[in-house]
Amino acid sequence: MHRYLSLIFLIFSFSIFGSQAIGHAPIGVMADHAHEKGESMLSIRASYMKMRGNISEGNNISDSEILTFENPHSNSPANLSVVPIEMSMKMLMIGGMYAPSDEITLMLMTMFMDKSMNLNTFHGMSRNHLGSFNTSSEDLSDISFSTLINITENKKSRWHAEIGLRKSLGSNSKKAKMLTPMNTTMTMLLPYGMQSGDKSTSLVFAFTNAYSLSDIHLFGNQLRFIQNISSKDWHFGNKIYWDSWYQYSFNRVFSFSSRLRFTHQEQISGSNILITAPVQTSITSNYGGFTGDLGIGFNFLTSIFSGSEDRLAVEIVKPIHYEKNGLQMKDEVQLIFGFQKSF
Ligand SMILES: [Cu+2]
Repeated sequence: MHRYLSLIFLIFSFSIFGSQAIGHAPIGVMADHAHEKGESMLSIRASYMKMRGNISEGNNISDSEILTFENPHSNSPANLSVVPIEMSMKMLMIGGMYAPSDEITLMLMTMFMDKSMNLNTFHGMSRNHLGSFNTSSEDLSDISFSTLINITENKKSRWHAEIGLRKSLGSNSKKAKMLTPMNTTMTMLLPYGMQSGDKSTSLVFAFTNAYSLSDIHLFGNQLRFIQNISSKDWHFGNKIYWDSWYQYSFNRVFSFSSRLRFTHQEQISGSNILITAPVQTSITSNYGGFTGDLGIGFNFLTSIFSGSEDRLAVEIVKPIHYEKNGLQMKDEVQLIFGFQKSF
């Protein structure tokens, strides 16, 4: 009898934030939830992102127009002569969470990144198309350690803060063979965006709120800052994200999400004088800007491994607004898959 009573108590004690598909945010949101005392969690996220074509000040731009841009590194060639065609980024994020108390959850996360870019080369003088080539880099990208602090939690709403440190571990000096505007092959330092890291250290600050309108409708918001505190010669710009999401619960084990993400990032700070390929990505002002993305996703609870239920999630993210600085590649789509397990 006692066993049945405690089982009934357990079922009714699941708030909307408990063991439900809707209890975690869309998978593209980081550090969206805390844990109860003694609980730990393992998470794996795999993401694929593709960019294709180029935009200048928010408008599509053709290769021939890009070839009229000045090459700031040298006057031979006087203009940009290498043009990105497409780029893909594969990311693997492995994270662990552990709550030493109900108020504090610790989080450790590492990221592996694999970048690949196809480019066209044009002759420095005649501007004839000479051919295309590929560059790639893959490495452990960064590691971060955060503390999540519960601020308030009741049946309808919960707030938590995150404070963390992120260290970039990936190489910032990878080289690759490129086809030059003189129609020769040369090994050069990869442009900033193709490096696996910038060797910098950043502070991470975030505030997250989840608000359940009813048992089946949930709104979430997160504001997240990534602020550089130390770097070598150069570092990627400070970043602010604002995520705002709505989730609908079909049932306990299956939920839908839609998410808006606004990102603001500063230009690259500092430079490496050896990054001089006549391509837009070698220019530090062609980084950062303001973008808006829309994500659609699903969360599932299922039993693959023994123990607590396994969480699976998927999200597809498409850009809806670009105000990228200068001349940059155009985002096409990002796919994110996630697996999470609590112990
Ligand atoms: Cu967790």
